[in-house]
Amino acid sequence: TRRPVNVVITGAAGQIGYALAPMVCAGAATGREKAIALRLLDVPFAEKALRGVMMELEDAAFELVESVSAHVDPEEAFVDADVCIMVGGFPRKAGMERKDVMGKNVAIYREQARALATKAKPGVKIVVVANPANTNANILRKFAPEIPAANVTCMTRLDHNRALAKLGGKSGRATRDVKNVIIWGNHSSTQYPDVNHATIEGKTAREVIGDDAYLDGEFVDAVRRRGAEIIEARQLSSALSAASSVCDHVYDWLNGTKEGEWTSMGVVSDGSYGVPEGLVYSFPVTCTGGKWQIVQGLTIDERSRKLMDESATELTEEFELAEACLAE
Ligand code: NAX
Repeated sequence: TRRPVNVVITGAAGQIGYALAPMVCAGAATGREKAIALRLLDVPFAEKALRGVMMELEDAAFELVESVSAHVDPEEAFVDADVCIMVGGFPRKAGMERKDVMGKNVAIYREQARALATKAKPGVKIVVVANPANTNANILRKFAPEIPAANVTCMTRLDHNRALAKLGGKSGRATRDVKNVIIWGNHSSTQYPDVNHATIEGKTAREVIGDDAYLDGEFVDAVRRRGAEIIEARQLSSALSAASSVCDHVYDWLNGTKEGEWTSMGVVSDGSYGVPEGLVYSFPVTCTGGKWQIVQGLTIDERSRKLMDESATELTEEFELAEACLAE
């Protein structure tokens, strides 16, 4: 019999969950060759809606799916997990202080870290989507020291994909012809979308676009503001693009990036490019054999240096805030 990959989606009753679960069931995250046992996790308040999603997934009769189950207890959902996609979190509501939201999320990620460390497979691969994604991942890592640091990542692939799409549109080329952009730093408005190493149909993006003022100004702002632009248009935050990007993140991690190409992932810094060790920071990475590696040796100009440092500083402060919440 085929042994399925155990995939968990947390926050599965939410709007990203609704877009993501069918993509996962179609094999977009783990590949078309692997059977899938899908576990959906949400909070007891959302249990009824979660069961509805489970029923729909059953009814969709996905070829690759062995089983779908719904859970409200992380310790149950995480048993023998191979891949854990963490979309569940506490959203910022109008009038809430940053610290209050942080406190809620830190508590969730501390609890789920322990459940993962005790219940999941030792090699479980984790991607945190829920915001503040980098800091949630770092809290998770701190409270699950049994899990290798390399197995805890956060998603900046949506920002990466947005940058590709933007450059494709600007140059009149298909998005697939754009390669090797980089998202550095935090999944927040301080992220730095870097085009200095990007190519379009094999030529440098700067050469093809021929407008450095745009690339250093409007482009950076547009990628940073894209999430807000979607909210403005949909009155809801990005969901299908977030879901599709998580699948890209997991797929490349498990199956490898293409020769000569890299992607962006929030990973634990080893001090590369002067980013403080231990921060969960978005870097350019290549993947092979189920492992990511930070792309080394890229030239960093002065302007980039400054932007990369700003995002690192923000992340350091965010983590300090998270630790202050834990201490309370
Ligand atoms: P929703 O509010 O629709 O869904 C979140 C779900 O998480 C809800 O069903 C909620 O009940 C559940 N949840 C809350 N606490 C939980 C817990 N302790 N265990 C399990 N489930 C729990 O939000 P949605 O639009 O789906 O967004 C989910 C998260 O993704 C948010 O934090 C959002 O900020 C973040 N995003 C991150 C992106 C990224 O690129 N990293 C982009 C998209 C998105 O904004």
